[in-house]
Amino acid sequence: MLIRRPADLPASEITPEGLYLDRRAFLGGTAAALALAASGRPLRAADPGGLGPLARSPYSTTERPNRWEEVTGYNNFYEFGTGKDDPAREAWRLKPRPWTVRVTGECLKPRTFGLEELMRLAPLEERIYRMRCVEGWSMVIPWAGFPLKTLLDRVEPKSTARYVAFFSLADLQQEPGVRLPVLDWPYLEGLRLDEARNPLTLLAFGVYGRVLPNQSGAPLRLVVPWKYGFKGAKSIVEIRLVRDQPWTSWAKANPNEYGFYATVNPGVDHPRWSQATERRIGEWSRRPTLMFNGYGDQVASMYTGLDLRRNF
Ligand SMILES: Nc1nc2c(c(=O)[nH]1)N[C@H]1C(S)=C(S)[C@@H](COP(=O)(O)O)O[C@H]1N2
Ligand SMILES: [Mo]
Repeated sequence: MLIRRPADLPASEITPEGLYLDRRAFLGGTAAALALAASGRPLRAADPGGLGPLARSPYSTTERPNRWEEVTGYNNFYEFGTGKDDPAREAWRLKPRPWTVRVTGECLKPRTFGLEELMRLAPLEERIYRMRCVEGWSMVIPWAGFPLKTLLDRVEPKSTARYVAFFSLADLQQEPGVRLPVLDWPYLEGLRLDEARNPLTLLAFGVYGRVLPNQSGAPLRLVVPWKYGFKGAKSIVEIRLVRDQPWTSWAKANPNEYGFYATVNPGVDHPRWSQATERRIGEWSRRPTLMFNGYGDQVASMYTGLDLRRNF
């Protein structure tokens, strides 16, 4: 498989995940620098791709993250084609800087945020999450970001806001896949407001301690670890607080296969295949899929009274 890396990230700059894992133990202040020095790798003052020290999160899994090549070489990002290696090959066309995000709709203080300002709203945390795609594969990914709630609080949602809609970039100049009518563009995702405010819901700007490579959804994307991967809208340009449940791109494409909730539930089969097991990328045998992807302690209470078989 040919994996082209983002133009601003030469191969020599990529941290092998083994070294990364060692380094992670030291993250924080000068200890990170010491760890780097001890590893024999030069510490570059001007490393444009690095995010610097990241706060550690109690929400991280202790499972071993997938390799960088897996995380950035096996992607779903239909704006660049429907093949798993299309995004890695084509996403160099995306220009993630400069970038702005409009936060609009049912809120008292709607406004547009520049990317740099947005990234400074809160300290960036590392969150190592299990991710499960509706297609039956999974990965463990070390994201970097902060809870979406931080941003939502800034614009002060009105009591009329019940859902949040996320709009991805749709620009034919940068995204050749938008030519194809495989989805209703722009890519649209949605969450209920309480789901959007859940502490697990992450606005991610990085992965593996670096800014997101384009194919991962640069410069910012959503990460919702108890839901199927498609909830994680990439390259977001607008976040809109709304009264009614958004009619999301996947639900529009096929309402029988992709419900709004998209909660990981091994008891509800996809119409064309079982969801009872998953294949962790890099492994051969399948493993059982966990209810809420294993995050039930943090999220199950949001769904009491909601039939997740009917509301899949
Ligand atoms: N804009 C946009 N966001 C998207 C998609 C997409 O096609 N376009 N695919 C979704 C799907 S189906 C999955 S599984 C995840 C994949 O994220 P990853 O490639 O970073 O693993 O992104 C989601 N977000
Ligand atoms: Mo997916």
